[in-house]
Amino acid sequence: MAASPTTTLTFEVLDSADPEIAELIRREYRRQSHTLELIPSENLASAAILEALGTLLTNKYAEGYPGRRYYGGCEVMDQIETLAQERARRLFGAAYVNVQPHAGSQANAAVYAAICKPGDRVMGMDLSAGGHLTHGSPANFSGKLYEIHSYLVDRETELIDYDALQRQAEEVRPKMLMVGYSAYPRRIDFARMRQIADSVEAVMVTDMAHFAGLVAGDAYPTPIPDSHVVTSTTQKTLRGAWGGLILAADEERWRKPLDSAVFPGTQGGPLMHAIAAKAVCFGEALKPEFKDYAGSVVENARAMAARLMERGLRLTTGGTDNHLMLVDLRPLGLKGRQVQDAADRVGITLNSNAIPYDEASKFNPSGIRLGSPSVTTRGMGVGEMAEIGDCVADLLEALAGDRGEAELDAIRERTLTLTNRFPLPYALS
Ligand code: DSN
Repeated sequence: MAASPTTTLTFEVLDSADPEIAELIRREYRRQSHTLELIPSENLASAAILEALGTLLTNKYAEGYPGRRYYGGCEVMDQIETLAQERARRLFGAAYVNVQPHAGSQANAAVYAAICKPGDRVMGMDLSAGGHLTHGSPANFSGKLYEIHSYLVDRETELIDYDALQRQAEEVRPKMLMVGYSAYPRRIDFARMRQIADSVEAVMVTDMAHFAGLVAGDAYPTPIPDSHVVTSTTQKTLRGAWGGLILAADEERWRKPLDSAVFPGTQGGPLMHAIAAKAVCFGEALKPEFKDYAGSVVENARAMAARLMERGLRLTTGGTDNHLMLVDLRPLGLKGRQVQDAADRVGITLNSNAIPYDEASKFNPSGIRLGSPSVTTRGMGVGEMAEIGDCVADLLEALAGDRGEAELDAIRERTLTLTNRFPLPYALS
């Protein structure tokens, strides 16, 4: 069934105060309205979250933590941050929580700082295998400050090879084992990861930024009890506004080092408007209907993957069991950038992405990454996922066959029909 917008967002002041920015926001609203958003790290924050974010809380400095601030006037800030912490604890079943990291990268920077000294050995999943920049890319602080030993996936199965990981950990003896991904379409065996970490006395840190919403909605295994520390973002499957988060099961061991690594270690004042928006996000995710959403995200991803494979496309690992999938473009003789640009042209937003053992340049890799979180928020179901899979497959066939504009126009009509049937959850007046 199609969703319909329930709320109208308005610009009571911005239109006259700054018409240029107001118009650009309107243009972006129109773009989001009329495109199928398949980038798996993106989602649609609710109108309530947007309202909390756009408030006068941004006027307040609140360095420190609830009850221990460096500034006066923080009574309300204390209540907001405490509420956000309590809700996050309840949502994820973690004793320790820090809601101040501005984003996922900042959460990871603080965790590295709390656990490692510069030069310490760290193992993380290579970017080319699906890891994140902050898991040790040489271009990132993580790769510059620490001695990184990246792990890959198995060349044949494209899955994490836990035995190989065990052997590598025994050789490297890392201080920290970073678990988690930005582009790996399967579940992780967190208990096995913890065994590996324990066997070499490493600290296990899981970055669940991509799948936090699936964990919150019981659609993916939780990393909390097996990991020493867990980091996350709030804007992906968790469907909040942009933000970071750190959790740990053992409050006594981790509160002091993690709190001080966030503030004053790597950040100044917290973004209190963002923390209020996180509290609203956690409140939404605690509602029973969020479980339905998380379950549908996984079901929808599976349906999209199934249709793409029925159409003869090769998905890495042969499918998905989370919210994302990677299509290998090599059999079609296509490259990621070309597909990403053509997809924009037909109203599908996706990103070019490396696939395991990709020999192409990382600026124009051999894959595309697709996901279901945003289209699921719009109310689409498995039937629409099959249609989206067909639109993507038709686009790839048209590009591979070097067919003309008319074919792309026809796909554009179909994506527009879907976005018109399933509007954003808010209108903009
Ligand atoms: N860059 C994000 C993604 O798209 O997966 C991860 O932070």
